Amino acid sequence: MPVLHQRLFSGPIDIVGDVHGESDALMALLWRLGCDPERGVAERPIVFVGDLVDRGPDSPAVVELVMRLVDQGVAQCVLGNHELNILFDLEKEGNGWFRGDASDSYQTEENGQVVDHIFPSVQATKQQAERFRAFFATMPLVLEREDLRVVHACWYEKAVSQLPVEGDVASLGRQWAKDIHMDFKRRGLWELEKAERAEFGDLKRLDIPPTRDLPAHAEAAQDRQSLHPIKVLTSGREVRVPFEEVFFVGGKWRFVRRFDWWNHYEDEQAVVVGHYWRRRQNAWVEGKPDPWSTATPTDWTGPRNNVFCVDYSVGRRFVERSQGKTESFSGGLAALRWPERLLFFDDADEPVPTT
Ligand SMILES: [Mn+2]
Repeated sequence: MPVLHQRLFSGPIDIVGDVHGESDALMALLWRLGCDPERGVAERPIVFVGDLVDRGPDSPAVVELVMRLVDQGVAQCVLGNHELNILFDLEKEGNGWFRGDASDSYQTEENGQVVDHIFPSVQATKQQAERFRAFFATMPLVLEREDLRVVHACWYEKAVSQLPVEGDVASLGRQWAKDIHMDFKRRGLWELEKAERAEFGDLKRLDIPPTRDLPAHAEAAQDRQSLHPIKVLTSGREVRVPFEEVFFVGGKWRFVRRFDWWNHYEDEQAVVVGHYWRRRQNAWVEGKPDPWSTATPTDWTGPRNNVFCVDYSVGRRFVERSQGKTESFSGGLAALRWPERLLFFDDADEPVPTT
Protein backbone atom coordinates (compact mmCIF):
# COMPACT_ATOMS: atom_id res chain seq x y z
CA MET A 1 0.00 0.00 0.00
CA PRO A 2 1.27 3.50 -0.80
CA VAL A 3 2.66 5.49 2.14
CA LEU A 4 0.71 8.75 2.20
CA HIS A 5 2.97 10.78 4.46
CA GLN A 6 6.59 10.32 3.37
CA ARG A 7 9.97 11.62 4.36
CA LEU A 8 11.27 14.41 2.14
CA PHE A 9 14.80 14.05 0.67
CA SER A 10 17.47 15.39 3.00
CA GLY A 11 20.08 17.98 1.99
CA PRO A 12 19.77 20.65 -0.71
CA ILE A 13 16.83 20.22 -3.11
CA ASP A 14 14.98 21.98 -5.92
CA ILE A 15 11.19 22.20 -5.60
CA VAL A 16 9.39 22.49 -8.96
CA GLY A 17 5.95 24.13 -9.29
CA ASP A 18 2.83 22.90 -11.09
CA VAL A 19 3.78 21.82 -14.63
CA HIS A 20 0.24 21.47 -16.08
CA GLY A 21 1.41 19.52 -19.13
CA GLU A 22 3.94 22.17 -20.24
CA SER A 23 6.62 19.70 -21.31
CA ASP A 24 8.93 22.18 -23.08
CA ALA A 25 8.96 24.45 -20.03
CA LEU A 26 9.82 21.46 -17.83
CA MET A 27 12.74 20.40 -20.04
CA ALA A 28 14.08 23.96 -20.11
CA LEU A 29 13.80 24.35 -16.34
CA LEU A 30 15.42 21.00 -15.54
CA TRP A 31 18.45 21.84 -17.70
CA ARG A 32 18.80 25.15 -15.85
CA LEU A 33 18.71 23.31 -12.52
CA GLY A 34 21.57 21.03 -13.58
CA CYS A 35 19.34 18.02 -14.20
CA ASP A 36 19.86 16.00 -17.38
CA PRO A 37 16.36 14.68 -18.01
CA GLU A 38 17.52 12.30 -20.76
CA ARG A 39 20.09 10.51 -18.61
CA GLY A 40 18.00 10.90 -15.44
CA VAL A 41 20.76 12.48 -13.37
CA ALA A 42 20.49 15.63 -11.26
CA GLU A 43 22.93 17.83 -9.33
CA ARG A 44 20.49 17.75 -6.45
CA PRO A 45 17.20 15.91 -5.93
CA ILE A 46 14.08 17.39 -7.51
CA VAL A 47 10.76 17.59 -5.69
CA PHE A 48 7.55 18.15 -7.66
CA VAL A 49 4.57 19.78 -5.92
CA GLY A 50 2.00 17.93 -8.09
CA ASP A 51 -0.33 18.96 -10.93
CA LEU A 52 2.04 17.55 -13.51
CA VAL A 53 -0.85 17.33 -15.94
CA ASP A 54 -3.66 19.52 -17.25
CA ARG A 55 -4.51 21.65 -20.27
CA GLY A 56 -0.92 22.06 -21.53
CA PRO A 57 0.28 20.58 -24.85
CA ASP A 58 1.87 17.33 -23.65
CA SER A 59 0.86 15.88 -20.29
CA PRO A 60 1.95 12.33 -21.26
CA ALA A 61 5.53 13.52 -21.91
CA VAL A 62 5.62 15.25 -18.52
CA VAL A 63 4.39 12.17 -16.64
CA GLU A 64 6.80 9.85 -18.51
CA LEU A 65 9.69 12.11 -17.55
CA VAL A 66 8.74 12.50 -13.90
CA MET A 67 8.03 8.76 -13.58
CA ARG A 68 11.52 8.05 -14.87
CA LEU A 69 13.15 10.51 -12.44
CA VAL A 70 11.18 9.07 -9.51
CA ASP A 71 12.11 5.50 -10.56
CA GLN A 72 15.76 6.51 -10.68
CA GLY A 73 15.54 7.92 -7.16
CA VAL A 74 16.35 11.52 -8.12
CA ALA A 75 12.82 12.91 -7.75
CA GLN A 76 9.81 12.85 -5.43
CA CYS A 77 6.32 14.08 -6.28
CA VAL A 78 3.28 14.80 -4.13
CA LEU A 79 -0.23 14.30 -5.49
CA GLY A 80 -1.99 17.34 -6.99
CA ASN A 81 -5.70 17.84 -7.53
CA HIS A 82 -5.36 17.12 -11.26
CA GLU A 83 -3.84 13.70 -10.58
CA LEU A 84 -6.49 13.14 -7.91
CA ASN A 85 -9.29 13.85 -10.42
CA ILE A 86 -7.90 11.08 -12.60
CA LEU A 87 -7.72 8.65 -9.65
CA PHE A 88 -11.36 9.52 -8.91
CA ASP A 89 -12.30 8.96 -12.61
CA LEU A 90 -13.68 12.50 -12.83
CA GLU A 91 -14.24 14.06 -16.24
CA LYS A 92 -12.92 17.57 -15.86
CA GLU A 93 -12.17 20.33 -18.31
CA GLY A 94 -8.57 19.69 -19.31
CA ASN A 95 -8.27 15.94 -18.66
CA GLY A 96 -9.61 14.83 -22.04
CA TRP A 97 -5.99 13.93 -22.95
CA PHE A 98 -6.26 11.06 -20.44
CA ARG A 99 -9.75 9.91 -21.45
CA GLY A 100 -9.14 9.99 -25.21
CA ASP A 101 -11.60 12.88 -25.60
CA ALA A 102 -10.16 15.09 -28.34
CA SER A 103 -13.15 17.47 -28.15
CA ASP A 104 -12.15 18.62 -24.64
CA SER A 105 -12.41 22.42 -24.63
CA TYR A 106 -12.90 25.60 -22.63
CA GLN A 107 -15.25 28.54 -23.08
CA THR A 108 -14.67 32.27 -23.30
CA GLU A 109 -17.05 35.11 -23.92
CA GLU A 110 -16.08 37.33 -26.84
CA ASN A 111 -18.33 40.24 -27.85
CA GLY A 112 -21.25 38.63 -26.05
CA GLN A 113 -20.69 35.30 -27.84
CA VAL A 114 -19.61 32.11 -26.08
CA VAL A 115 -16.62 30.64 -27.96
CA ASP A 116 -15.31 27.08 -27.52
CA HIS A 117 -11.56 26.50 -27.67
CA ILE A 118 -10.32 22.91 -28.13
CA PHE A 119 -7.18 21.88 -26.21
CA PRO A 120 -4.65 20.77 -28.85
CA SER A 121 -3.06 18.30 -26.38
CA VAL A 122 -1.20 15.05 -26.97
CA GLN A 123 -3.50 12.16 -25.98
CA ALA A 124 -2.35 9.32 -23.75
CA THR A 125 -2.45 5.84 -25.25
CA LYS A 126 -4.55 3.25 -23.39
CA GLN A 127 -1.37 1.62 -22.17
CA GLN A 128 0.03 4.95 -20.94
CA ALA A 129 -3.21 5.79 -19.17
CA GLU A 130 -2.97 2.57 -17.16
CA ARG A 131 0.65 3.15 -16.22
CA PHE A 132 0.00 6.78 -15.30
CA ARG A 133 -2.92 5.88 -13.06
CA ALA A 134 -0.77 3.28 -11.28
CA PHE A 135 1.98 5.89 -10.83
CA PHE A 136 -0.44 8.53 -9.45
CA ALA A 137 -1.71 5.93 -6.96
CA THR A 138 1.81 5.64 -5.48
CA MET A 139 2.19 9.37 -4.83
CA PRO A 140 2.31 10.62 -1.25
CA LEU A 141 0.01 13.46 -0.17
CA VAL A 142 2.65 15.11 2.02
CA LEU A 143 6.44 15.10 2.22
CA GLU A 144 8.13 16.29 5.39
CA ARG A 145 11.47 16.67 7.17
CA GLU A 146 12.75 18.71 10.15
CA ASP A 147 12.92 22.08 8.41
CA LEU A 148 10.45 21.72 5.55
CA ARG A 149 7.05 20.46 4.42
CA VAL A 150 5.83 20.00 0.85
CA VAL A 151 2.15 19.54 -0.02
CA HIS A 152 0.25 20.45 -3.18
CA ALA A 153 -2.13 23.08 -1.78
CA CYS A 154 -2.62 23.32 1.96
CA TRP A 155 -0.88 22.25 5.15
CA TYR A 156 -3.70 21.70 7.64
CA GLU A 157 -2.70 19.73 10.72
CA LYS A 158 -6.15 18.23 11.21
CA ALA A 159 -6.23 16.85 7.66
CA VAL A 160 -2.67 15.50 7.93
CA SER A 161 -3.48 13.77 11.22
CA GLN A 162 -6.55 12.08 9.69
CA LEU A 163 -4.42 10.29 7.10
CA PRO A 164 -3.66 6.65 7.75
CA VAL A 165 0.04 5.74 7.39
CA GLU A 166 -0.70 3.67 4.28
CA GLY A 167 -3.73 3.69 2.05
CA ASP A 168 -5.28 3.77 -1.37
CA VAL A 169 -6.09 7.42 -2.07
CA ALA A 170 -9.00 6.68 -4.41
CA SER A 171 -10.87 4.38 -2.01
CA LEU A 172 -10.08 6.51 1.05
CA GLY A 173 -11.28 9.58 -0.81
CA ARG A 174 -14.52 7.88 -1.87
CA GLN A 175 -15.15 6.74 1.71
CA TRP A 176 -14.67 10.26 3.09
CA ALA A 177 -16.97 11.67 0.40
CA LYS A 178 -19.62 9.10 1.39
CA ASP A 179 -19.28 9.98 5.08
CA ILE A 180 -19.73 13.67 4.28
CA HIS A 181 -22.76 12.88 2.13
CA MET A 182 -24.37 10.90 4.99
CA ASP A 183 -23.67 13.84 7.29
CA PHE A 184 -25.44 16.19 4.82
CA LYS A 185 -28.46 13.88 4.84
CA ARG A 186 -28.57 13.93 8.63
CA ARG A 187 -28.29 17.72 8.64
CA GLY A 188 -31.07 18.09 6.05
CA LEU A 189 -28.62 19.93 3.80
CA TRP A 190 -28.85 17.36 1.04
CA GLU A 191 -32.61 17.88 0.48
CA LEU A 192 -32.18 21.65 0.33
CA GLU A 193 -29.26 21.38 -2.07
CA LYS A 194 -31.20 19.02 -4.32
CA ALA A 195 -34.07 21.49 -4.53
CA GLU A 196 -31.70 24.31 -5.52
CA ARG A 197 -30.06 22.09 -8.12
CA ALA A 198 -33.44 21.20 -9.66
CA GLU A 199 -34.07 24.91 -10.06
CA PHE A 200 -30.64 26.02 -11.30
CA GLY A 201 -29.06 23.04 -13.05
CA ASP A 202 -25.35 22.39 -13.07
CA LEU A 203 -24.12 26.03 -13.19
CA LYS A 204 -21.74 25.17 -16.03
CA ARG A 205 -22.91 27.79 -18.55
CA LEU A 206 -20.92 31.01 -18.59
CA ASP A 207 -23.83 32.77 -20.29
CA ILE A 208 -26.36 31.65 -17.65
CA PRO A 209 -25.20 33.18 -14.36
CA PRO A 210 -27.14 32.32 -11.19
CA THR A 211 -29.83 34.92 -10.48
CA ARG A 212 -29.99 34.53 -6.70
CA ASP A 213 -27.97 33.17 -3.80
CA LEU A 214 -28.02 29.38 -3.39
CA PRO A 215 -27.23 28.99 0.32
CA ALA A 216 -27.53 25.20 0.50
CA HIS A 217 -25.45 24.72 -2.63
CA ALA A 218 -22.82 27.11 -1.24
CA GLU A 219 -22.67 25.48 2.20
CA ALA A 220 -22.49 22.02 0.65
CA ALA A 221 -19.71 23.13 -1.72
CA GLN A 222 -17.75 24.53 1.23
CA ASP A 223 -18.14 21.48 3.46
CA ARG A 224 -17.68 18.87 0.72
CA GLN A 225 -14.24 20.40 0.23
CA SER A 226 -13.20 21.58 3.68
CA LEU A 227 -14.27 18.48 5.65
CA HIS A 228 -12.48 16.12 3.24
CA PRO A 229 -8.83 15.58 4.29
CA ILE A 230 -7.53 14.56 0.84
CA LYS A 231 -9.26 17.44 -0.90
CA VAL A 232 -8.00 19.89 1.73
CA LEU A 233 -4.38 18.82 1.18
CA THR A 234 -4.61 18.76 -2.62
CA SER A 235 -6.82 21.79 -3.28
CA GLY A 236 -7.07 23.70 -0.01
CA ARG A 237 -9.89 24.74 2.28
CA GLU A 238 -12.75 26.80 0.89
CA VAL A 239 -15.18 29.33 2.31
CA ARG A 240 -18.45 30.77 1.00
CA VAL A 241 -18.44 34.10 -0.83
CA PRO A 242 -21.28 36.64 -0.70
CA PHE A 243 -23.66 36.26 -3.65
CA GLU A 244 -22.41 39.49 -5.29
CA GLU A 245 -18.98 37.85 -5.56
CA VAL A 246 -19.83 34.54 -7.24
CA PHE A 247 -17.51 33.96 -10.20
CA PHE A 248 -17.02 31.66 -13.18
CA VAL A 249 -13.81 29.64 -13.35
CA GLY A 250 -12.78 26.19 -14.58
CA GLY A 251 -16.06 25.82 -16.44
CA LYS A 252 -18.37 26.48 -13.48
CA TRP A 253 -20.06 29.21 -11.42
CA ARG A 254 -18.39 29.24 -7.99
CA PHE A 255 -20.05 30.10 -4.67
CA VAL A 256 -16.93 29.42 -2.60
CA ARG A 257 -13.43 30.83 -2.70
CA ARG A 258 -10.09 29.56 -1.51
CA PHE A 259 -9.34 30.09 2.18
CA ASP A 260 -6.02 31.85 2.92
CA TRP A 261 -4.71 29.17 5.30
CA TRP A 262 -1.13 30.47 5.03
CA ASN A 263 -2.12 33.60 6.97
CA HIS A 264 -3.01 31.27 9.86
CA TYR A 265 -0.01 28.93 9.68
CA GLU A 266 2.00 29.26 12.93
CA ASP A 267 4.36 26.23 12.86
CA GLU A 268 8.12 26.53 12.68
CA GLN A 269 8.69 24.33 9.62
CA ALA A 270 8.60 26.11 6.29
CA VAL A 271 5.90 24.96 3.84
CA VAL A 272 6.21 24.98 0.04
CA VAL A 273 3.06 24.52 -2.04
CA GLY A 274 1.89 24.99 -5.63
CA HIS A 275 -1.72 25.23 -6.78
CA TYR A 276 -2.51 28.93 -6.29
CA TRP A 277 -1.76 30.37 -9.76
CA ARG A 278 0.46 32.99 -8.28
CA ARG A 279 1.06 36.05 -10.41
CA ARG A 280 4.44 36.74 -11.86
CA GLN A 281 5.37 40.41 -12.24
CA ASN A 282 2.09 42.13 -13.15
CA ALA A 283 0.35 39.23 -14.83
CA TRP A 284 -3.28 39.68 -13.95
CA VAL A 285 -5.52 36.68 -14.41
CA GLU A 286 -8.76 38.16 -15.65
CA GLY A 287 -11.98 37.20 -13.91
CA LYS A 288 -10.16 35.08 -11.36
CA PRO A 289 -9.57 36.27 -7.80
CA ASP A 290 -5.92 36.02 -6.81
CA PRO A 291 -5.78 34.83 -3.21
CA TRP A 292 -2.00 34.65 -3.08
CA SER A 293 -1.45 38.37 -2.83
CA THR A 294 1.90 39.39 -1.39
CA ALA A 295 3.69 42.74 -1.64
CA THR A 296 6.06 41.42 -4.31
CA PRO A 297 5.78 38.29 -6.50
CA THR A 298 8.81 36.71 -4.77
CA ASP A 299 7.62 37.06 -1.15
CA TRP A 300 7.33 34.38 1.47
CA THR A 301 4.15 34.85 3.47
CA GLY A 302 2.27 34.02 6.69
CA PRO A 303 2.74 35.16 10.32
CA ARG A 304 6.20 33.56 10.44
CA ASN A 305 7.02 34.37 6.85
CA ASN A 306 7.68 30.71 6.09
CA VAL A 307 5.09 29.71 3.48
CA PHE A 308 5.94 29.86 -0.22
CA CYS A 309 3.85 29.18 -3.32
CA VAL A 310 6.01 28.07 -6.25
CA ASP A 311 3.17 27.95 -8.83
CA TYR A 312 3.75 30.90 -11.17
CA SER A 313 0.88 30.11 -13.55
CA VAL A 314 2.71 28.33 -16.36
CA GLY A 315 -0.68 26.60 -16.67
CA ARG A 316 -2.09 29.75 -18.22
CA ARG A 317 -0.04 29.37 -21.39
CA PHE A 318 -2.81 27.39 -23.12
CA VAL A 319 -4.99 30.52 -23.00
CA GLU A 320 -2.26 32.79 -24.30
CA ARG A 321 -1.45 30.37 -27.15
CA SER A 322 -5.10 30.34 -28.19
CA GLN A 323 -4.79 34.16 -28.38
CA GLY A 324 -1.88 33.79 -30.80
CA LYS A 325 1.00 34.26 -28.38
CA THR A 326 4.07 32.05 -28.95
CA GLU A 327 6.59 33.59 -26.51
CA SER A 328 6.95 36.10 -23.65
CA PHE A 329 4.18 34.36 -21.75
CA SER A 330 2.87 36.02 -18.58
CA GLY A 331 3.37 32.95 -16.38
CA GLY A 332 6.38 30.70 -15.90
CA LEU A 333 7.44 27.33 -14.58
CA ALA A 334 9.44 27.94 -11.40
CA ALA A 335 11.66 26.01 -9.02
CA LEU A 336 12.58 27.05 -5.50
CA ARG A 337 16.15 26.12 -4.59
CA TRP A 338 16.35 25.12 -0.92
CA PRO A 339 18.01 26.10 1.42
CA GLU A 340 19.29 29.01 -0.73
CA ARG A 341 15.73 30.23 -1.32
CA LEU A 342 16.48 31.15 -4.94
CA LEU A 343 13.84 31.10 -7.63
CA PHE A 344 14.61 29.67 -11.10
CA PHE A 345 12.31 30.09 -14.12
CA ASP A 346 12.14 28.06 -17.32
CA ASP A 347 12.52 31.22 -19.42
CA ALA A 348 14.96 33.33 -17.38
CA ASP A 349 18.76 33.04 -17.46
CA GLU A 350 19.39 34.15 -13.88
CA PRO A 351 17.74 32.98 -10.65
CA VAL A 352 16.13 35.61 -8.42
CA PRO A 353 16.28 35.73 -4.62
CA THR A 354 13.01 35.30 -2.71
CA THR A 355 12.10 37.83 -0.04
MN1 LIG B 1 -3.59 22.45 -8.24
